Amino acid sequence: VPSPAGEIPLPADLAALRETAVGVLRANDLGDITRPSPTLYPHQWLWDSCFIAIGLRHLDPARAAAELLSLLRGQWPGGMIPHVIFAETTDYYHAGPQRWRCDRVCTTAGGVQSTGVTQPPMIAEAAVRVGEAMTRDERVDFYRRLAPGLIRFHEWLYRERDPDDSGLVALVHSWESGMDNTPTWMEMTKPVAPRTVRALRRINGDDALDALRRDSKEVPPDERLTSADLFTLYRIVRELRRSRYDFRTIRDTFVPLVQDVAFNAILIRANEHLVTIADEAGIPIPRWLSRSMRRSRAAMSELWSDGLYFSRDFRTGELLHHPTIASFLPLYAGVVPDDQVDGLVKTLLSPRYWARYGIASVPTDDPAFLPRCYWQGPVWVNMNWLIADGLDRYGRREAADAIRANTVEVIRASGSMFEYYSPLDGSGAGSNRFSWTSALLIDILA
Ligand code: 2M8
Repeated sequence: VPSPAGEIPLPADLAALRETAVGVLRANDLGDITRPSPTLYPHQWLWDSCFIAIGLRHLDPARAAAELLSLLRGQWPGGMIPHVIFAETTDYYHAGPQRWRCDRVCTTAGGVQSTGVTQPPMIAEAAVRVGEAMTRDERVDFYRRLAPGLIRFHEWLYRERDPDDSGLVALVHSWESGMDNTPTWMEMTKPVAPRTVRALRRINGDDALDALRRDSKEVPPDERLTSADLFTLYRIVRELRRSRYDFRTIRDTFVPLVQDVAFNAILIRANEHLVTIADEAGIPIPRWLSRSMRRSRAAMSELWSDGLYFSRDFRTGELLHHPTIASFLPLYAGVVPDDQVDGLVKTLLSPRYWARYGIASVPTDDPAFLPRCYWQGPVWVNMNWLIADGLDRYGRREAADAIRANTVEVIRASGSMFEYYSPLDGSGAGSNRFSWTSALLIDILA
């Protein structure tokens, strides 16, 4: 394994850790896509591929570019890039093509099977990072291939998901947020639990439901969302399917609609990068899209309340006052007014969030906090990466470096590339040999 940047060699233990990370990425490489992990996630996920490309650029920029370009194979005629593009594999995944049946709705650009929802639009960020590792000619060539599809994706986000020109796009499923069981979303979805779920729970408690789920054989169920929540998420997929994944139809159903703060923050940052990419590729951004981009930056302030940023219920316009890691992503977007930065950073670095082993995805004193349960408390390496980047933007170099050092430390202490880690004792949880943990570790060590 070459030492990063070819400069000061890493200490032996970190060099070995990096080698483990490189090995995980190689083992999860399926050609020009990388699966998030060999066990739980055998397909291509949108934002996973972006984080993966950010790490791969240090090993092989062309391969990193291929990872991003391959996302365009899944693009829908209207411009959506789906959250999962299904690989040709017989490996089991609990929300596979049969749950979505998207081939009845449309054919994707590359004729591949996909889901009918999207995921945080990290592509432009990843593309710019990959571009930095290329020569100018390579980069322009890469951007020319990526830009038309990427612009169409951003257009789709606004046209389809911000029909009232509020500046904030609405999500139709917690899987679009990437934070499956984050309390903000679970509070919105609980009321739409299927009747059978409520009935089974009444008769048998959770046991009957647990026996029916098939997603978590590799991982202890208490590290994932509850069976009731999982079946509720399936019910929402069924309703989306019936609505043919069309927002104007979905709007009239029971499906919870959320202007997710993290997703919109990532979109705002991606818009900035999209302008860079389009410029270099020599492809113009439509005027109306530029207007929407500006509107988004301004709209973020509407999500500020009591010293934090919150997601908003699209239908009622009410803020969803549940503090989570998502509350800090506006730093990454670069839209936090100067007089709010100090307070926000102070909250982030307080022991409620920054526990011994890193930033908890739900504050440690929150009734919903569970240290090893998925998006309900654990430390996530991608969140650390995004927040550290946001802190850099605001000149908080020391805090940003501390988060990165802490990220390396928690991975080193466990010795493995886990999906997430307990903020209390640093133990790894979820899937092991997880791609974005590996890729972002490589990036942080570079
Ligand atoms: C998790 O989500 C998938 C559904 O998309 C699942 O639970 O099966 C989330 O952690 C998500 O953010 C991530 O992209 C995906 C693959 O790593 O797994």
